[in-house]
Order: sequence, then structure tokens, then C-alpha cells
Amino acid sequence: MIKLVIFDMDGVLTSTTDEHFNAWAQLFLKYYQIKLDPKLEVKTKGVSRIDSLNVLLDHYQIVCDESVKQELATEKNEQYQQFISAYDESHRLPGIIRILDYLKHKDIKMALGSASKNGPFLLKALKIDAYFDYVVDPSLLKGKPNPDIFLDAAQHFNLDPKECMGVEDAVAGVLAIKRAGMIALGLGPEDLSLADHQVKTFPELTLEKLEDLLKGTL
Ligand code: B16
Ligand code: MG
Repeated sequence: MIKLVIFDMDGVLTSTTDEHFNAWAQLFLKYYQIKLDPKLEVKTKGVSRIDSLNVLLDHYQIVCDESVKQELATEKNEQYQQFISAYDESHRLPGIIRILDYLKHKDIKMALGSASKNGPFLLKALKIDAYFDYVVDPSLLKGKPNPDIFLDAAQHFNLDPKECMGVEDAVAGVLAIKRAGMIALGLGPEDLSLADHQVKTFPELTLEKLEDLLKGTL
């Protein structure tokens, strides 16, 4: 039986995909006069800030030293934080409260397992922070697709990975959940064939299906 559900943030609880990518786009236009190819967005999904920057720099074969990368990442984050500064409960993805309430009612612990260092701000802005028993700090952990973010949450509650389920919208995230040895619920339009079950949106997930996932009988 699942005792802990670990939620990703971007693409699961809210959508900050455009805000992340537009902040990168502004930066690349300003410093490199490059208009980012929108197809690159998927390669930065669920990937840490610095790893996302490396994906973009590598794609355009731009070489720069670590201190410049840090400055670029900081400026991107400042722009991103401006974009999300007005986020509130209207920015919740549809159907999340029904799922969070159901898990709470079943006494199942909930954790945030986001690659984003802005996760705690967004939980508060969306007014769902009270549901969460633990927020993984991704700063010192290896990013997705490594399993570390998900394993950290299991360890916090002294649980076996088999007692945990992760919810993810990105390929890197689903890979991280499966590498952690957990049940993976995929969400959204990406092809997440490694997930144990996938729905496009939370309203599509019936409570019967959720119950099967929690009991491991799917
Ligand atoms: P930050 P998730 C990820 O969120 C985003 O999908 C990804 O685009 C971003 O680079 C990463 O968070 C880091 O975010 O710059 O705010 O620390 O899907 O893991 O919730
Ligand atoms: Mg995500």
C-alpha cells in the first residue's frame, strides 16, 4: 500500500513551462541574439536550472566558463520570478484539490519533489502548502533523471520506495521515479510510456484508478 505520494510542481500542480522558457528566451536574445527554438523546451522540462542552461548552450555550441553560467542562471531566475510573482490559486492545474483532499482523507503523506528551487514559493502562492508534509530541497541533490529527489522524500519518512508513488509530467521525472523503484503516475501530453499509468489531466483520473495505484492492483 502506498503511504507517500511525491508530486512534481511544473506540469503537475501548476504550469510554469512558458514562464521558464520565456525567461531563457529573453536571456539568449539579450546576450547571444539567438531566438530559441521552441522545440528545445521539452529538453529543459523537469531538468534543474543549471542543467537546462547547459542543454541550451550545448545546442547552440556556446562555450562559457562556470562563473558566466552562474550569472546567466541567476538572471534567468530573476526574470522567471517576475513572471510568477502574481501566481495565485487560479493558477492551480485543474482537479488537483480533489486528489489532494482524497489523499489527505486516506492519511497518505504528501511531499513536493520538484527540481525547482521556487517550489516553496509556488506552494504558498497556489495556497496548497498546508497539504504538504515535506518539501524536498533540490539544491544539494543530483537532478532528474537521477532518482535522488524522490529517494530523499522516501528517506525523510523512513519508507521503502515500494511504499511511494511519484507524479510527473516530464520524461526525465518519470525516469527518476522508476529508477527510485517507485510507482509512477504520468500526467500531461508527453509520451510517458515508462509510467505505470498516465492521464492527460487530473480530472481524467478516476478515484477507482487512483485507489488501484495506491493498492498496487493496477
Ligand atoms: P528553478 P519541476 C522544473 O520544475 C522545470 O520543469 C524546469 O524547466 C526548471 O528548469 C526546473 O524546475 C528548475 O527550476 O529554476 O525554479 O529552480 O517540473 O521539477 O517542478
Ligand atoms: Mg514537471
